[in-house]
Amino acid sequence: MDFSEDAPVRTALLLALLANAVAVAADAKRPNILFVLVDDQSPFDLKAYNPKSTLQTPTIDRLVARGMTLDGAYHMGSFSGAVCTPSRHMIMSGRTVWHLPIAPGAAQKKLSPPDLEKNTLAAVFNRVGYKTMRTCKVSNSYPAANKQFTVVKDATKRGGTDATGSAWHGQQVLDYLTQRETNKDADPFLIYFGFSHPHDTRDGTPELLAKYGAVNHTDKTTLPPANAKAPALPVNYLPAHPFPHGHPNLRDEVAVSGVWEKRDERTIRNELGREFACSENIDTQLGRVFDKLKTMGELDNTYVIYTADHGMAIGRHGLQGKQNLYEHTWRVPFIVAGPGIKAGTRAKGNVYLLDTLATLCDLAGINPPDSNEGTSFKPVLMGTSDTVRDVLYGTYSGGTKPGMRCVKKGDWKLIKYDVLNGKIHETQLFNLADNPHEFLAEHHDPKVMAHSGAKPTKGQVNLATDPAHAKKRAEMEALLLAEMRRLDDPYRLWDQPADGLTPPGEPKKKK
Ligand SMILES: [Ca+2]
Repeated sequence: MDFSEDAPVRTALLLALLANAVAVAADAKRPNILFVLVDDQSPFDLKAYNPKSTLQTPTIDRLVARGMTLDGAYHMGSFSGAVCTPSRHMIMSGRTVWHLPIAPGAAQKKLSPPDLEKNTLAAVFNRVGYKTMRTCKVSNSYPAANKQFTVVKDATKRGGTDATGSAWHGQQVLDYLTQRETNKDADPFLIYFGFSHPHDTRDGTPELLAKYGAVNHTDKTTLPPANAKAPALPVNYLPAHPFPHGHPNLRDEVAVSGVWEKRDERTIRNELGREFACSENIDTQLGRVFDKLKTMGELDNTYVIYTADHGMAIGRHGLQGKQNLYEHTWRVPFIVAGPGIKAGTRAKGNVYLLDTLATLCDLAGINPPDSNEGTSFKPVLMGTSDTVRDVLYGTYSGGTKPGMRCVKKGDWKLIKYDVLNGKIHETQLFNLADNPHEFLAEHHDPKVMAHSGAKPTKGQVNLATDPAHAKKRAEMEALLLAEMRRLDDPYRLWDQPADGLTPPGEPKKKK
């Protein structure tokens, strides 16, 4: 036998065997994923983003210590007052906001592929052998994508007891993990660990409400009691927004139980106390699940992601809801720990929630579906890159059209308001390095400062009409228009070219 001729064949065989062995070994170590999504939480509630916050979250603090915190994580926006709904569609599908199946005009213009749910988070992970489970609230979500999970334990739980509140969601995950132990299930898991809180109604447990000096206030005719233990007003608190936000009678601004249209100090501090009580309860539930994973020996091989579907105002800028594009509401908390992520690190990121699908696929070593438009930020998590993009775009057009738009690049951010049928045309320009809380002239009012304790410096104002920044404003205006065109935004603002568009729901204009 002539071995010299056989050698390449044997080498090839050996290499194939080796590759197979490596694949099997990699397969055996496929990471688990625990995706935690809370409902309505400003990053500035958390100590990780606001060291002055009095909210205590020991479990999240430990997650921060063993993983990476992203300072630039955003949701792309909403065309509906129910901001949750597009946000959750983006998370599940990796589609940009105007390319969602539910986006106004998207179906007619075929901007969204058919049967998208078959390429959403759980469906993608089911196909590669992951076990998928979810618990979350029910409404304002993406039902077709939620159904793809093999185990679904959804219910809306916003009460102040274990059976009616966040502990219920925690218990569903614990029960699922126990079942895995019983079944000796060795397949990797993807668990979507969603909560119904701190979304209103913010009925906390009696112990936590007492801790944060709050009550479940239900009487619209009275104010909640003043309590020194209640969280301080947010630094950018205002008693009213300086101009109409453009969504008349918006539920979140006028009808949330405990707040209604009130923006006085007692009401806002009480509501923040309720929010904190609900957020600490969530933290407790995370602790229970992390402990269980540790006991099972699974924690070190699990990517834990902590985020929210969008931020929240609660008194910031005189607003109460989630229908604005200030940083407290446009941004979300985003903390990740898991294999290969250096402990206690931070990065800018500049990520959108819609990048989640691509990133989780990348972390699991699988290809994202063709319908995905998000960008994996695994390089950021692994410390080889600080950001995945330079420019970020946001929209809120759930009220009068076209609504609000914003764009951010570097430290600069532009927000525009074109609402109430042309009655409101406003532009704001901020340098977020100089003015991170987006202070306006109204924040300089001594009466406001006496409540908020803020001491804004002279330059911490809206710079849009400052001639010294005219060039920067023009640059940001051009950038916003470019993003609106790139992302198929179906609207244009009053001072932008019409681009021949017929906005959704309007009769086609004659040529
Ligand atoms: Ca929400």
